[in-house]
Amino acid sequence: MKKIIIDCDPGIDDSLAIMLALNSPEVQVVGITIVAGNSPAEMGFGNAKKVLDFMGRLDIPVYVGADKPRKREYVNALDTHGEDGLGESFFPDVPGQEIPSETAIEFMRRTLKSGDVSVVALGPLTNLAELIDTDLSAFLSIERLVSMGGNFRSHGNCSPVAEYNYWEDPDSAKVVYDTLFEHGKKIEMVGLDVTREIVLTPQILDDMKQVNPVVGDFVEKITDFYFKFHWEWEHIRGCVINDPLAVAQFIDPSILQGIEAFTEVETGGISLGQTVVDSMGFYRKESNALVFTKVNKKAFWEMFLTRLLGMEASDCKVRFKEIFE
Ligand SMILES: [Ca+2]
Repeated sequence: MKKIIIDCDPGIDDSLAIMLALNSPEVQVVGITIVAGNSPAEMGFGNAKKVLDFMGRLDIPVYVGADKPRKREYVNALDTHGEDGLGESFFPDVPGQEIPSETAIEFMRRTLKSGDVSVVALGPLTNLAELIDTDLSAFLSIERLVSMGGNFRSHGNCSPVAEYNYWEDPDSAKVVYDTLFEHGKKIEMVGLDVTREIVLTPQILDDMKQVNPVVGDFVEKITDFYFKFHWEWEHIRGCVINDPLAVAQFIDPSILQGIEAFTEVETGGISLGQTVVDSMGFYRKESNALVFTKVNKKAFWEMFLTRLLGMEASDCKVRFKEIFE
């Protein structure tokens, strides 16, 4: 069992990612840390608790970190995620859950020191940049750092060239990428090139409800709003679910393939938040990122569906024919 901290901003797809991690025997979620992003930090805390409550895992601690980006003004993504950050499902708050006095950064400091804990980051990298400021050695002790963020050949989702998590807080993303470079370490960048391939369609959702009505219904309640948003803005029937792919990649590194390259994050101008991936080696710099470009979609869906719905792989292939044919 690999220990992970999920650093996130739930968020609809963050919630699906948490659900996948909790149903995966290969990982032990030692804590969830919240950063301001899709939802404001306090709302993200409440949403994480709602997901943990649904999963019967309120034993997992949740900590709150940065409530705004490093330098820029905070812009939430509630237009995408609904006014409650959870697709306007309006699940009630879980009673008796208070934000702990220990912050996300303090929790990371004491937990990462052991060197056998990884971080799957599903939101802006503000908490990690703060960790670098306060305790570089704790940051460098992260076993594997998988980040949903950025884009290489794919267009952006916040600007023509930028993905939301890095656009929201480009200064923190830059600190993280630069620090990894300085110390000869690598981030696993699960960007839009691969996440765009993962579309939860109305057909898949329908079949999920047939197979497991309890989970299917929960997923429908949190994604319905997201479906409408995608239809309006991306002209897609269904919704792109970015974050679970980062968890899947952590569990099974054969799901994604890519290139190693020196990568920098732009912090100003019209390309704010863009990940500039030096795939051709212009700068002659050591790589600090594993940038994913290809996804084994069938392997992802098999993992996601069997684990969320609690079904065998053979049944999954029969029930979800549209994916596996
Ligand atoms: Ca997220």
